[in-house]
Amino acid sequence: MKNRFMLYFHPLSFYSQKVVLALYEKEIPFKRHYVNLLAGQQNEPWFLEINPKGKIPALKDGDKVIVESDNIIDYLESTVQSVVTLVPDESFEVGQEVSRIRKLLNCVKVEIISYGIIMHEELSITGCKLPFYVQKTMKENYGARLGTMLKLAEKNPSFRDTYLSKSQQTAQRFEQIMDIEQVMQELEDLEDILDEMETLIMSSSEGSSDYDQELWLFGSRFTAADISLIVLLNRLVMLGIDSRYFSEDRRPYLLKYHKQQLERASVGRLLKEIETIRKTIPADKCHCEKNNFKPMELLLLVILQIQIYLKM
Ligand SMILES: N[C@@H](CCC(=O)N[C@@H](CS)C(=O)NCC(=O)O)C(=O)O
Repeated sequence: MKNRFMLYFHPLSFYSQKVVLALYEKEIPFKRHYVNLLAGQQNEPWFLEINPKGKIPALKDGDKVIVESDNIIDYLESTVQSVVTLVPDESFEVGQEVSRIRKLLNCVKVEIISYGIIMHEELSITGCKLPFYVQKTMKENYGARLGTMLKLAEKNPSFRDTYLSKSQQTAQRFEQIMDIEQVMQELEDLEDILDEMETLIMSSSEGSSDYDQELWLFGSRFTAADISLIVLLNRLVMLGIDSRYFSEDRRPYLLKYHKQQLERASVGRLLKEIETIRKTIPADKCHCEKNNFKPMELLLLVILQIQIYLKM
């Protein structure tokens, strides 16, 4: 069991954090391979052999590769014996509800919100907590991604389709992220989702007579839906927008939930890992590409965007 799993991930990556928390909760040992997104390692041919979509996390179990954070969590649930159940059986009502909440939280456009805040700093209330050079690299890399993908497609023709499809996604996302109105709309849409979370936590606490008891989305039972919510709340804190969504006056149950999750051992381990990473990546190790397209790349950007519009 000790050497069974290899996780390709990065502690700062939102979707990786979900899987890491699940592994910690279930106390499943795993080998780690950090994929440095700032350096574009997710697009290197060796990683595309593992996940042709060029996304982390990816879990290797022997020769088998599992991708998509929720799929990985479900896979761990069904293949590893553990006393901890994160994904209750869907033949019970609680299992169906956990599944519904996981899907609902998956609808949050985390990439648009995160990059949107980094691109439009004025949307953050207390300021993004990511180190400045990380924000700077994220900003510059996003703008340069299209050019990078086109160069990679030329250099590694066997992955040409992957790079071209990623460059299409990038062009579309870039437009959304740069449009402050769209980013503000995503922030607004989050209000309804968090209202639902507040109601769930409130009803969870109404069913309990013990004030000090830990209460999660589904009572005292901690599930994969809590993992999805915890990672989201911590992302809001990192972006400096948490006070918009939860405080003593606004969604107090969510505030209590947020404080409680910080005390959880698995979360503590992950936050410590994030802190170590933040301290150890020196600025000069970050590979920054300037956002200056060559004329040919600009032309391709325009063509890709026209293709995207035509498909809509
Ligand atoms: N739906 C996927 C999303 C994975 C994802 O978007 N991962 C991000 C990091 S949080 C990534 O690898 N981005 C790199 C890229 O798109 O080039 C999941 O749940 O695992």
